[in-house]
Amino acid sequence: MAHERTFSMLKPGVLQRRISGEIISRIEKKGFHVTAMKIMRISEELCRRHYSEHEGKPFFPGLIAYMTSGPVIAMVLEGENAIAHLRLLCGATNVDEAAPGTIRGDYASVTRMNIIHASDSVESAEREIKLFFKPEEILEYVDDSAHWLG
Ligand code: FUP
Repeated sequence: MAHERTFSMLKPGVLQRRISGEIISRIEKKGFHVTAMKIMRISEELCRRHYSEHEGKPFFPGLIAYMTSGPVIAMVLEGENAIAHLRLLCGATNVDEAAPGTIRGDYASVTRMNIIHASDSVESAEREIKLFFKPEEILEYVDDSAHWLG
């Protein structure tokens, strides 16, 4: 087990649907230590950089349009195996395969609007955290629940 940092983003539909509290609550209950969080509207340029691996794919224009259509909530989360654990909590990218009980399985019915982003590797997490946060926006503080949550 490795203590890791990961990047997550609640996509535009979340605030519009008034479900940000529910989703953040699931993340907290799993045991993630939240070290940064902000509401922001992402520019097209930032969005293109974040999703650069998908440039040129058929779904790319729709993805950019959706992701820039309203405010998002960006987060840095820490914990044991945080990257894999958050991916499991989110569920499959394709909503047809996202199991009930996962965030995408429970809240999303269209893949393009699959509600939440979670980094897929240590390298992606570091790259994405740098894209969205300045170092001073990430707080180091004692997690008093670590004894109980890991
Ligand atoms: P993920 O790592 O789970 O966010 O998935 P990807 O990086 O493969 O995809 C990024 C986003 O592109 C998805 F969250 C939704 C969108 N997408 C589509 O709209 N259609 C696809 O076929 C694949 C991805």
